[in-house]
Amino acid sequence: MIRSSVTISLVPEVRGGPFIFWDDLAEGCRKAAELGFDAVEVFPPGPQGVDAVLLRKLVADHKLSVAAMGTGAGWVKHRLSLTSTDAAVRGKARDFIQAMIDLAGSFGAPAIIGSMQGRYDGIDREAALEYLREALEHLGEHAKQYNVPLLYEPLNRYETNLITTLDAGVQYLKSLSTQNVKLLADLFHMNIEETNLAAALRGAAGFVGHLHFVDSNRRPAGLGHLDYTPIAHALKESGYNGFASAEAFPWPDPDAAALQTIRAFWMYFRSA
Ligand code: LER
Ligand code: MN
Repeated sequence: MIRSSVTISLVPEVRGGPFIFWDDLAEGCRKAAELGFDAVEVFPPGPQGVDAVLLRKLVADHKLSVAAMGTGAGWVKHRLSLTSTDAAVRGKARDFIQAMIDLAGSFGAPAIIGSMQGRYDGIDREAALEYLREALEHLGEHAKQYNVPLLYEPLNRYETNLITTLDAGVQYLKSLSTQNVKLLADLFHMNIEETNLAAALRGAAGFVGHLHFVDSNRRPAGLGHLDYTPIAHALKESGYNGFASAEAFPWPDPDAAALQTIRAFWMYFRSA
């Protein structure tokens, strides 16, 4: 069964970005539970940037799961990238993500590689994909001890020049030795890059480990022009049983965005 999740950002530098709740873990968890979300997706400043004891208590008290944790603060705050031409930067990026896998793993949650994949510049695409491959092989295997996958997110062309579609992601994952990396399908990025979102999801059946549930304009689901009926059918029929996690602008405000999302979730994933 597909479960609902909502994002909480703890990173002031990404203010204005696509996260529903902000800054306050306790308040975000309380509101998520009040609206009936199954889980929260946390975007922390780093492996030491979240009070793990507090988060453990909050999710237990509110009967929430942690759906995933983002690693993008490594890029936003420290300019780390897995495909940097500087080996020292690549090494730090890998260490940052490994520590994030340990933190997320202690909550039974996967870590997400989105912005940390970077974009190639000054080297050719093949060389960059080779750097990324080395990192995914190592980090994917590292995540195994927590019984969670590592999530790799194709991004739109304005955010990466590596892998921008689910199909390219599937081909890339098939070329890895590790079987423990799954794709994160973000409907906002897919709206820019895919020809047909439902067909892309069907084509990636078995490879999708997480969903960013958001509309075409990155507003909450239902406030843009995506047609969710075929998308939800494609996910259900391909056996997807992960989270639909709201990574969207807090538009018009966080509370209304969360309410809009949970209503859309029920409409498309729980009825019909
Ligand atoms: C992260 O999940 C994402 O979607 C990227 O656009 C980085 O912000
Ligand atoms: Mn995303």
